[in-house]
Amino acid sequence: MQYQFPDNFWWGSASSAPQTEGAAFEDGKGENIWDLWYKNEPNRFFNGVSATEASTFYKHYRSDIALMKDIGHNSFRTSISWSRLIPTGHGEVNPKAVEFYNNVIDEMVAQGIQPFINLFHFDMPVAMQEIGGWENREVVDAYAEFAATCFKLFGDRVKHWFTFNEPIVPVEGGYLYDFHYPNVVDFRRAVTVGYHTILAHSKAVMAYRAQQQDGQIGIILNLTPSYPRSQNPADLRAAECADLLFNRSFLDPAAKGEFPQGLIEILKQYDQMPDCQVGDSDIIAAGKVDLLGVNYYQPRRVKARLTAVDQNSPFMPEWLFENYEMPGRKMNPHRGWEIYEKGIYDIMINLRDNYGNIPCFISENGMGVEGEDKFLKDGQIQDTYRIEFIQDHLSWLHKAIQEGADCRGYHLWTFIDNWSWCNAYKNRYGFYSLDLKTQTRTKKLSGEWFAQVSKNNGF
Ligand code: BGP
Repeated sequence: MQYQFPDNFWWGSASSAPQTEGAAFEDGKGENIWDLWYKNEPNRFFNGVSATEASTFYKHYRSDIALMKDIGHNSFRTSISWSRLIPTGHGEVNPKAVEFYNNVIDEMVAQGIQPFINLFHFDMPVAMQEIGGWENREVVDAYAEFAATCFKLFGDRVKHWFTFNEPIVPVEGGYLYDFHYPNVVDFRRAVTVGYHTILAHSKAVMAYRAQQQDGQIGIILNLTPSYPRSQNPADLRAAECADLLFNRSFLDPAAKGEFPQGLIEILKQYDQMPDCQVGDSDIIAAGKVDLLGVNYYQPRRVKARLTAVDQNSPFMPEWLFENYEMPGRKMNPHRGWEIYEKGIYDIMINLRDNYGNIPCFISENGMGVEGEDKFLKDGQIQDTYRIEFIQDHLSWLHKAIQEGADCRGYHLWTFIDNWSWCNAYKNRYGFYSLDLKTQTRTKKLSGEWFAQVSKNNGF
């Protein structure tokens, strides 16, 4: 074997409640912003497909967990839907939801699959959004209570908790770039949303520690390295700004308990500081995590702006840099994202050298393919491109581990092809393909291959 991974390495995949469960209006679940937005604007979703049924995990969790086991999962990440557990966001707990999540967790444990549970995957309850969502500090407290409730209910069996998945994404999608509800374009409000998300994260971490359980609590961040076009100081500064805004805005508070000075300077310079209250910095300092999940799909390449900014346009991150298309870059032609395997190594080395070698794992990595049916042969998706993609990333990850990075596992996005926000079922990522009409799951070639990797703890 060429690449042997450390003992007890986590092999598995990741998903989330809103993207898999379906049963969006069943058994007392409250609405989340995706249910609401779909009602208002179904045209914003690829082929008009909603998450109402998604991939029916709510119904089929037991057989799905058997499929996980079949391809060698020793761990799996999903999330608890806030609006299923507490339909109005705070107050009454829904007993049907408690029963469902108990069943899922018990079944995973019984099958030898460690449950990694995340508490927020873009799915704000409507009742909370109606009072301002993350712009309102009351929502921060309601979230912390929801988190504490989850720890109490399920913490005896769940030993790996995550407060948020990719918390920068609702900031970008909902408040800057119009790809999540509530479709606001307003940098200052975006900053407030991000700031309150960090407070919510820290309060959840505090709630976990107050319960003195014996597990770990972390956060999952999409760390997208920012590569400058050149070593020209203007390009370097552009990359630094992108890194501060999109990576370090969450990484520094989560790993070091404070915001980077450079980010504060940018916000002050452009008059975009959020409303900070006395005591906030202590809360943020208490939010340092035990474990960091790293999602990595593609790099970000930037250059200094070539043109002057229109001062009448709303302030945007792109006032500070422009995206750069590197000639000769390798593309995933089926998704339109660059593939840069070494990025995974660069992230690990950055965490080793600049973040105290914080314990981490790859919590998402994967290759989306539109129209994947074209690779169907004899009833199976022959996704050799995905196997190659995973291998190439794992070999760079292996090198980082050899060089001392504290990486403890690899989860693919995703288990069974699932619903993905506005892209719905456009890009397929799973180890299993999903027939949307019949809900049949079929193992792809990559699923077979992964079972071997997990069994051999390497390849
Ligand atoms: C990640 C999210 C996932 C998932 C994935 C695929 O950033 O955490 O929730 O949706 O992206 O995205 P897409 O289907 O748009 O290619």
